[in-house]
Amino acid sequence: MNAIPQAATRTPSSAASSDKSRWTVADVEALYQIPLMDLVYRAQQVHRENFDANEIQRSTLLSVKTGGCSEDCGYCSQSARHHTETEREALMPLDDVLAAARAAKDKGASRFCMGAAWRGPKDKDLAQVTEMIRAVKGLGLQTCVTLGMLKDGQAEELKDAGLDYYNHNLDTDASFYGQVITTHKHADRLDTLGQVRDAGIKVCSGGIIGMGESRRNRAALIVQLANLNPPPESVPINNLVPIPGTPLANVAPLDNFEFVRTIAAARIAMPTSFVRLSAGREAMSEEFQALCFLAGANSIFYGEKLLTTGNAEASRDEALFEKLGLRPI
Ligand code: SAM
Ligand code: DTB
Ligand code: SF4
Repeated sequence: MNAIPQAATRTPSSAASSDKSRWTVADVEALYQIPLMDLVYRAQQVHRENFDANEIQRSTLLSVKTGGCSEDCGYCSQSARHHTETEREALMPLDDVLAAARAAKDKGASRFCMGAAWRGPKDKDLAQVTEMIRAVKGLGLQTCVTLGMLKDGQAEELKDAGLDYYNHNLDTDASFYGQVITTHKHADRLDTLGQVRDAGIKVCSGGIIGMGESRRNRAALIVQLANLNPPPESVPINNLVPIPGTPLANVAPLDNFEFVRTIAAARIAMPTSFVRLSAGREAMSEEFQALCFLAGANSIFYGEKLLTTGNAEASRDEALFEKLGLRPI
């Protein structure tokens, strides 16, 4: 039965199509306004047209260089400008990275993502990271790194090392960006994404919601991601993890259904991208996560830790997958 129910067909025609090449903020805001049952139904349809709805991709994160970052991102535990409990750690030795990657592979992750608290890598840092990429790839894992802004030539070095994905989030709408981050600009993020794409590396880019932004800001973030040409292969949607000592420590939490709507809108606007239910999952119930999967999320961060904060336990994820009949890919 493929018929779309009446309420879903009443979506403005401009927002109903899932194969649009350009989205407007009005299109995505219109998606947010659809009754939740219709929106999730529509997102699930788009999902099924492009993916096996019972399959989930799993990436494991490791912070290879922690804290002491020059940037002032208002959400981040690793900024040297905030007074958080995160302790600085130097770039991790290769053997430690490899041990963590082996453990992630043994637990069933398909991708290993290494994060560094830098504004961007210095050339000597990049040389060490490319060694890590070569070694992790040698284990048979897909590789991803998130190192901040890249300078000319650095994306090509990463590509030569065999890097599969570069994570660099737009994080929030261009018009809200300056309220959260002042040490670099939204346009700088786009520039790095262009360099990654030009080097032939797959793009992982998404954002954080629940930072006090408006629904219009959330819609605009999705539009900025969906209108990248091509859109990112991987789109992490992070729910803000409030960190004591950061400027965003006390922001009121986002309503769960608004989070689900954001996942559904991302799925509809980026039909062939993996949409990752990212930070914030530790605090989510099984039912909330299941609703996010129904709304089109098909990837998670897997393992006990994100970068500096906790994540849902792998054993709890295994049990949830079992209950939902979800298969890892
Ligand atoms: N320094 C690099 C950068 O900013 O691109 C890489 C590491 S940075 C920690 C990676 C991403 O983590 C950020 O872009 C942001 O989306 C996410 N993040 C950081 N702190 C977060 C928090 N408290 N809650 C949710 N997501 C967070
Ligand atoms: C992404 O979108 N989320 C991950 C990863 N990409 C690098 C990071 C989440 C960080 C959550 C807060 C922390 O653990 O410090
Ligand atoms: Fe630094 Fe990245 Fe944290 Fe911003 S999000 S403070 S750039 S580690």
